[in-house]
Amino acid sequence: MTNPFETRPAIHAEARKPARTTREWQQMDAAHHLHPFSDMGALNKIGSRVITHAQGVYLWDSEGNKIIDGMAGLWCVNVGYGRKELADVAYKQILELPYYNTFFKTTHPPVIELSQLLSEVAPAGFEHFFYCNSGSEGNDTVIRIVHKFWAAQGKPQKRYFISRHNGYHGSTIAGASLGGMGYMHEQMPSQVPNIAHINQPYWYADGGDQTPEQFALARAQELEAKILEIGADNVAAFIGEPFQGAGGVIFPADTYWPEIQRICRKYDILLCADEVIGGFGRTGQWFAHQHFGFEPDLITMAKGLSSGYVPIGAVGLHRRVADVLMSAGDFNHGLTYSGHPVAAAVAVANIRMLRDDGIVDQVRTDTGPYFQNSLREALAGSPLVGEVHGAGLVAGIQLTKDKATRQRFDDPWGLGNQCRDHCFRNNLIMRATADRMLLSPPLVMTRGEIDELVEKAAHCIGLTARDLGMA
Ligand code: PXG
Repeated sequence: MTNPFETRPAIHAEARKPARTTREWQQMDAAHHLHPFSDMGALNKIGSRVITHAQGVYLWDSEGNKIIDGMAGLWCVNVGYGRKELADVAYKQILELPYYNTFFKTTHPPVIELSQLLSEVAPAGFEHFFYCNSGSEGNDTVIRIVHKFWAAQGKPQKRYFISRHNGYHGSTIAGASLGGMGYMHEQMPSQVPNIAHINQPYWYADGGDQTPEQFALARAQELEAKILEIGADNVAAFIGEPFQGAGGVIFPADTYWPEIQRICRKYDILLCADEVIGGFGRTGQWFAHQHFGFEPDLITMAKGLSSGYVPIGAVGLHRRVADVLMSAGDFNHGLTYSGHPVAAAVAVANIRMLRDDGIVDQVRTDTGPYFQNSLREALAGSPLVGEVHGAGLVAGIQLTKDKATRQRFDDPWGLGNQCRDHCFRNNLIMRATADRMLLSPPLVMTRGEIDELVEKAAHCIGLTARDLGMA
């Protein structure tokens, strides 16, 4: 595939003289803007980085720095930045029909086209889709659908969800209740009830002397123990990210998902795959559960669905679930912007690009394996790197004090932040989750750009090792 950006004029920082100085932006931002997941007191003392524009896999800040985006924004800009086709589609749709709702016996062409297209790229059996604006709302919707599904079959007492510690399912009250991030739960006195958590399949930290396969199997079997504890008649669904994204790009060993699926089927429990990060080509498959080879009943989608150009989320329902819902009367759930025409039109153009320009295929057959090999090769000699997990264009890099014993540093978050600070200074976006460094670049990244990304990531990890006196 040719690089889709080569044919376009490059946008240079000088071409877009910022209206204000960095200092002015920062002062206004500090005065009026509350950032998500931030300590505003601390942030306002140093000032935020101001990103002014982007093209392909690069961002520019208000100081004119060119930054390689190893995170595709926040795991979402799958087709890369600056896609004029998507801007044109949005522009046209805004003029034609900027908004109409999908309540009250009404629909519109963009949401119809999107549903048809999703049924083509989704796995067999997924033919129906419900729309929302984000991944969090998608998971709220999953809860609503699952409750309706069991109630319609005369089993309303089946209402427990089981999810995992260190899973991430969003930041609405329901999303965060499903999620297993302790630091979010601490600030959430009122959680959604009937949610239980089991341990995550994080072998590096918790695997002890077991092989990754033995450990993953044991962690999957915790689901069975939890179901028996709650009573299968009370358990509605299990939800998990095929690989944990925000939790550290943790890829469970091959034994994990088949066992989870076996247990769900045995006890008649719905299996929900949160594909907000894994969906739309991230692992080289359309959906990450296809990489692991399991078959969910519900799929949560967002992020790559529109490559982040406009907010949109969706829930895909397997026929097994859709058939029940379709003959169960009113489903009392919806959002003003469910199936928003502009978002839907952009999502259609985005999915066509991922499919028809061969972007997902390229990740599976070429750039994905190239990235995984290059990264492992570049980091093999680092005393600080314990393991690299990933597939396609997503990777988690485990930092360790001692490779032989898998010993972790006393302050994993401090360590990750230290490495991230080096990335910041070296114009690389690489995310830290405690002592795991994460990469999830745009899916259009070329081999040459991958070389640059890997080289910079290895350099910044090397600088961190040097700080620690390891290299
Ligand atoms: N599920 C998963 C698996 C996610 O990764 C959500 C749901 C929620 O989506 P919305 O669109 O409501 O944010 C997510 C979001 C991070 C980070 O720091 C990750 C996410 C969001 C914000 C930060 O890695 N993922």
